[in-house]
Parts: sequence; structure tokens; C-alpha cells
Amino acid sequence: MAEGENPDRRQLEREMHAAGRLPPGQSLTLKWPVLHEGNVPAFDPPTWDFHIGGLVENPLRLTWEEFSRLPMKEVVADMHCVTRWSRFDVRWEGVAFAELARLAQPKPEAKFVMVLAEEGFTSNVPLADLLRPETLFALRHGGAPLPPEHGYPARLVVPHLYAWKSVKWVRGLRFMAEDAPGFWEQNGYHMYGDPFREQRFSND
Ligand SMILES: Nc1nc2c(c(=O)[nH]1)N[C@H]1C(S)=C(S)[C@@H](COP(=O)(O)O)O[C@H]1N2
Ligand SMILES: [Mo]
Repeated sequence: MAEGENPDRRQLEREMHAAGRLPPGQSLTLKWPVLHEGNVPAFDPPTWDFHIGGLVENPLRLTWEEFSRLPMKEVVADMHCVTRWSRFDVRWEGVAFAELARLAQPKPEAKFVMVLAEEGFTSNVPLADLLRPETLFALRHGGAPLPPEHGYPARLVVPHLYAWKSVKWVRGLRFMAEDAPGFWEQNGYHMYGDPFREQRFSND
């Protein structure tokens, strides 16, 4: 049976709509679609590292050993892809963005962050949005390590923006004074990407 004809899905979609959790132009999926450019990168724990640079007092490089030992928290959040699917109540465990900001100490003039991933994928997010308590680097999902295709070993999760900002296979951060477009933003997508304001493309 096609997902669109599933009565449970339709019912849940009505509930999420009534609760104000289904953004305009989105429909609910019960599956977990896999969406990205390029290949699923291989993970090599001894050589993996995480770089924080740009406008910070304390530029740093963390090994996998160091990164994976940072304090973790759990976040349950919704996920909205610009290709019009939304997934609800996703359970993530990982390192709060605020924890890394505390280590790196952004300079007062830092207002935006370029999030850097494997294979040159990037996305830009305002620092204030990353500092929200529900923004984290997820290492685990549903009580198990992230599946490779969903970003293992670590992915950013920024639940209140379209999911292209939730960068999989993340490797670093560059703090910036001015906004600059990342990968999808250079290809016509919105610089901010609020799903509730339908900020899909640069002219929305
Ligand atoms: N590194 C990387 N992260 C990425 C992408 C990508 O192409 N490369 N695609 C984004 C998009 S458009 C979406 S919708 C989500 C999808 O996450 P999922 O595959 O875990 O559902 O990942 C985001 N993170
Ligand atoms: Mo997406």
C-alpha cells in the first residue's frame, strides 16, 4: 500500500497539523528517507577530527576520542525536508552545540557559522540559532549509533530549520562576522530556511 493511503499516516498528519507542528506545504512520513549529495563517507576513528576556527578565542582540533567523550544530552525533535516530507519526534543523543561554543569561545563579532562536512558539503547558520538548546551534534539515534547513511559518526541537528542545515558527517565549524552561502544556499536555497515561513528558495 502506498504511504499516502495509510490511514495511520493520514490521522497522524491531521493531528500534527492541528498541533501546529506540520509546516505549510509539508506532508508527514513514517519512514526515514535518506537524502544527500554524493557518497556515504567512510569513518576512520584514528584520523577523524573536528576543527573549530574563524572568529573564536580558542581555535581547536578534537580527535574522535575527545569529541565522543564530551557530555551528551538527548533531544526529541521534528525534522522538515525542503522536498516536502516531515518526520516527527526523532530521538537524538549527542553533544550540544553550546558545549563546543563554550570550548572555542566565539569572539563578540562572530554572528554566523559555516558548518563543514566531508566531501566539501557546507551549510551556513546564524550563531544565535545554533546556540538554541535543541541544537546538537547527534552521535546516536533511538539508543544506537547513527546509521552511516544518516551521518555516522556525527551530524548536526538544527530542528527548527529545513533539514539541509542538519549537516551529516560533520567535521568542523568556521565562525564568521558576515553570512555566506553554503552548498545548497549557493544553489538557490534560502539563506535561513524557516519551514514555518516556507523559506525554501532564495526569493521566498
Ligand atoms: N553532508 C551532508 N549533509 C546533509 C545533506 C547532504 O547532502 N550532505 N543533505 C541534507 C538534507 S537536504 C536533508 S533533508 C537531511 C536528510 O537527513 P537524513 O538522510 O538523515 O534523512 O540531511 C541533510 N544533511
Ligand atoms: Mo532535504
